[in-house]
Amino acid sequence: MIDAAKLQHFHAHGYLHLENWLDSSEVAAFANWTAELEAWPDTPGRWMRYYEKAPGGDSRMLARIENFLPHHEGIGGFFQGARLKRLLEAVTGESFIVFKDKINLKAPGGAGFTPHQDGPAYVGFGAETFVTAMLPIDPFTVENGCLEMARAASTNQVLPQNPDGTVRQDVADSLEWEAMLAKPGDLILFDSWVPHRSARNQSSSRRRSYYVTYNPQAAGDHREAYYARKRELFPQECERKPGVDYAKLGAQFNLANPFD
Ligand SMILES: O=C(O)CCC(=O)C(=O)O
Repeated sequence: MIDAAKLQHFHAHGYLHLENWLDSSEVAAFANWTAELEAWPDTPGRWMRYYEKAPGGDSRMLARIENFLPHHEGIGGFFQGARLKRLLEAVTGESFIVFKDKINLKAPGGAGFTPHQDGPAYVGFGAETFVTAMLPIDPFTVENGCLEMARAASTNQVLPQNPDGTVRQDVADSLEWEAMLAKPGDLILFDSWVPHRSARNQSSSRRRSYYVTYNPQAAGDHREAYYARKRELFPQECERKPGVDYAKLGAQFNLANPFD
């Protein structure tokens, strides 16, 4: 299921890139499923849709959908299915369950993500270690703001941070960054310590990608508690109460994100 070099890369850098992990029929299914997901309307109490300002600031663009696994059989079946779980177990030696699920849509002009580790955004839910499976729907390029990973920097600790929880610029500047030029059908796994970032999408097409995060089964199932808390502190727009400063209240849930 996984060769020794990939495994060694994960243990040295905190991430690995598996090319062509899906076959062409699975890639086609994911393209259709993603179009279905994107067409879902803003609806209180179910999936969660987040927006960002379009460049220029006059309109808004759909930037992210979260909490869709319970609502989509195909996508839910894949990310909660035996094949992915076997892979996670082969890589980590442990059994994992889903902690959270999101897709970033990165429309043309969509903002980048400042350097960060994911771990600080997941503190307080009862698990310590996390692994994220990233599955691109569109090819990742430097122009469209592909994910970039810091090499040899996943050291099981929080790096020096800015007040907003992102990695301090001088620390980020000292790291060696690798552009992840993944394509549909590939799968990237990364742990919650590896610093990562991405640039603005300067292309004329979208750059969509799933990010589904898992925690060890032994640490318990925290998915519902995570989304209950996120819905309270950083809800999607259609659930917001007037006069609440969600940027402040929900800062942990919007770490390094460009969303409103
Ligand atoms: O999709 C991207 O460009 C980066 C995503 C990311 O780092 C995040 O969602 O935490």
